[in-house]
Amino acid sequence: MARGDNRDKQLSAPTEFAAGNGLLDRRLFLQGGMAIGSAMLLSGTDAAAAGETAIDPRPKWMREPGAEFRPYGFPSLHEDEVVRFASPNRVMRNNGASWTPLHLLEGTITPNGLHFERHHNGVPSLDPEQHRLLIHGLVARPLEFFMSDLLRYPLRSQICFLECGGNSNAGWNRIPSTAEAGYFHGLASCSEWTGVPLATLLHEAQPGEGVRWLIAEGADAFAMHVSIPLEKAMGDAMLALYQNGERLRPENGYPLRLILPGWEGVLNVKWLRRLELSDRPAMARNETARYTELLPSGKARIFSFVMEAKSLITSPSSGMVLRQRPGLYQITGLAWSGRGRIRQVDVSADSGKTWAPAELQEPVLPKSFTRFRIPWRWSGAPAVLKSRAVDETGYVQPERKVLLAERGRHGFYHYNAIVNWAVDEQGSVSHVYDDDDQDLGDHPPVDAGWD
Ligand SMILES: Nc1nc2c(c(=O)[nH]1)N[C@H]1C(S)=C(S)[C@@H](COP(=O)(O)O)O[C@H]1N2
Ligand SMILES: [Mo]
Repeated sequence: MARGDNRDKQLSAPTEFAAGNGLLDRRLFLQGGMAIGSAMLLSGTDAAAAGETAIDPRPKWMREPGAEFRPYGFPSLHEDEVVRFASPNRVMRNNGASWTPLHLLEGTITPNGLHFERHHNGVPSLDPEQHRLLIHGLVARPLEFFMSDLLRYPLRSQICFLECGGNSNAGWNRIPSTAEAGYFHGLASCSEWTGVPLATLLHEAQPGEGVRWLIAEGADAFAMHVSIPLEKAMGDAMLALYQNGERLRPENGYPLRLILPGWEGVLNVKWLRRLELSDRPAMARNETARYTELLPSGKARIFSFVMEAKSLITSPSSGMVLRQRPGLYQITGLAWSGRGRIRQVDVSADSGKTWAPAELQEPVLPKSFTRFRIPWRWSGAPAVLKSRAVDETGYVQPERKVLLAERGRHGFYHYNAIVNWAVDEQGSVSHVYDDDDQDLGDHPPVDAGWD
């Protein structure tokens, strides 16, 4: 095990520590000079047995033909735990959400079958041949499109995250959630969307004087409708028909949905059927009674639109165990900001006393999931891991204490505080608060239900 000894000696050199409690320089992985070293070292005889020898070493799957072709692929049967976690409303099963298992995924793109879902009254089974989009209201030329009409326009693709305004809302609770990272923060996913820039169609409809808002309506049994400022509609808004190269999944809005990159999920109307141009917002249920919050001043925060920067260590994270204790680990996670690119992600292994910058995996795209990584040498002692995102506007992801002081105790939406994962001496990882929540005043428990 001479190689392993060497590696340990190298890593204990003090110059390579980037911050307290074992965080190492982010470039160590990139330089290729550091392997985790978890492969089994074969003895000479093992190595011979692995090749062509007297005993047939071939596993059973090499001794019979494999499965046949199939028209549409599924994940390996061995990956059957990589699934969404669904939490329907107790009263109405068609209303609820399902979370993306962020802690079980890698890279930055969410597979279509694992994109989170949020429906207020189920997934409509609508006929794409009959479905139409109407653009009307304060316009010179009201227009109606079949899906085949929309598909004739020049299409454009854009990678961006989609996040429900209610994502991570368990963070408002006094008791730390015990859910896995994805089942706590996974009302967020990231896809490549392809469709028609909304501005193209709005120009054709010729908006009248005084148009300031667009009221968008979905063709589901909830008839979701929300209001969108004209500037966003004329900016990077898109009418998406495709998701990661294939037509939208029914649960994500087939055959047509609105995509407003970086803006809260509820505005991204699925099964889109109507866009009404108006001089005022609709003041609909989901922009007044919901997706707003009462502040300590007694005023309500409404039309918050942009999802502020957030980051989250996905591994190691809540519910995992560091098996090779103590030793060298890769800390990895995701960061995103509705305002643009992620500029930096700092990681701490000592509960925020010291921080080191993580490596950001290229390409770092605006309003998209950004993967970060940093090597960590765990000593075997208890540790608290944190990540903190900074976006290109200079906005810094707040500590929970700061967010609570700003928003008060009536929060339910727009929770983006720094997350703490505690590692105990056994290597078990759990979610903790480090802000002594008892001192932050009394508050009613957050109702985890959806309505
Ligand atoms: N028509 C319609 N659009 C909708 C919703 C809905 O219930 N009906 N839910 C909204 C909410 S609250 C969110 S967070 C996103 C979720 O999109 P997804 O299910 O594709 O992840 O869709 C939005 N668009
Ligand atoms: Mo949402």
